[in-house]
Amino acid sequence: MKETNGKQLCVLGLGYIGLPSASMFATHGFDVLGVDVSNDIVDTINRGEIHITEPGLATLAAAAVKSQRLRAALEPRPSDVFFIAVPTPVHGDHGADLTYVEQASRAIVPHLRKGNLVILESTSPPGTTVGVVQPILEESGLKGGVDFLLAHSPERVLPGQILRELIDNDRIIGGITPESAEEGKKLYETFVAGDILLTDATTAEMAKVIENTYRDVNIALANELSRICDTLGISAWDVIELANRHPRVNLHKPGPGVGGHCIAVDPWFIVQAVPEQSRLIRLAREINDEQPHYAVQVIESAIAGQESPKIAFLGVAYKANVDDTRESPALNIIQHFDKAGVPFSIFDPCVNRFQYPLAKTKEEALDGATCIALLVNHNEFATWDPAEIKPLMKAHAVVDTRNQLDLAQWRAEGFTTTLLGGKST
Ligand code: SAJ
Repeated sequence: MKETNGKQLCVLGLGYIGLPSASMFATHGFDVLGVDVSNDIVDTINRGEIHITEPGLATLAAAAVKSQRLRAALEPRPSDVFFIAVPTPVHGDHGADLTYVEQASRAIVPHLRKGNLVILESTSPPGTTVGVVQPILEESGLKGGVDFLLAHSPERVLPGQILRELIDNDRIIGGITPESAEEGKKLYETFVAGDILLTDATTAEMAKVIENTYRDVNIALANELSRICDTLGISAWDVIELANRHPRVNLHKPGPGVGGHCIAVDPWFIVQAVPEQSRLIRLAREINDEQPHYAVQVIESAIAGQESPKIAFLGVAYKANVDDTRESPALNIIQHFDKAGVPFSIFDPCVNRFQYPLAKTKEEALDGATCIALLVNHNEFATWDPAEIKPLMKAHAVVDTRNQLDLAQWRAEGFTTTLLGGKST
């Protein structure tokens, strides 16, 4: 472990990024205060427990709290370094909502001292560090880049693999001055094994949002391909597998839409900044936002001939093997059938709370169902045996929007199968 000089850190925002980062710094010898506006979250962490599900995090956070190097509170304190790791959602009109970033910056102002370093980790529209955070911090009377240092170091970790990626991923640090970036590097290199790449703050912000935009545009291409192949009566999944054998092609996967709080959000930060030049980015967003509606059409065709359809939806998380349902396309799909008055049940082995009631067991969810609609490729669903499922259901249709099930096996048991972007049988 590198020398940490007993530095005091303050992490504002104890969510999916702030809590793992705070725990990581604490277990690497820093004295960390985690700050959150929620009493419940503060109490939970101070008990040595956590409020989110992420592999390995409960153990790491508990160890950090036990060692007394991590403590949570509602207010910041004077520290050597402040991290801002709060959400940056979008408004209904797709503009970035920087309220939490502004509030966190304001909360730091009374505690800011000469020589401090402030790092914005929240994904932000290009220009936020220099144009929003710096002016607020300067309300302290101190000057950015002279009296205090300021940098943007975007989080890039994948939910479900956060702890490993916090260590292994390369990390970008964009300073408002070169010294700001250099000081940030000294901090992160205590646990980051990947390369640490230094740049300016606005370039770092753009690098982060274009990473997620790259993925969004590629998923839009895959979703468009799924509709094209359905129209042509061929399988997009076969096409993708074959095309990806080319050494320079990496087609993404179609699905019921793009969820989560990052990929469906960040591209709008670019569109907002330079709308007239962001045509492809905007179109990809629109294609992905339409995809839940396309999934609805695929499910509707599967139940079209059924007398009294009842759908069992499998999976409401925004992606496989996580408990997070934010921006999940499953919600739009289920809301459609709710409005249409089609009876349904919902089962998700990873999720405890959702906008609609969840069945506790798969037996409860499948009881009397006529059609399974798999919306998320949780590992568990691939282990289901259609021979065991069949007697629980009243009729036997299955729609797979993720290419997760071995549909030949389901067909062999007498199910009518539909694969989004595949061939119906
Ligand atoms: N999805 C598809 N097809 C694909 C890949 C994903 O439909 O081929 C869907 C998923 O089902 C999900 C959504 O896209 O609904 C997003 O999932 P994801 O796994 O692509 O990404 P996130 O949102 O979990 O995490 C992303 C990651 N960014 C990149 O891979 C470039 C992560 O590294 C970032 O840290 C994170 O966004 C973030 O916080 O910005």
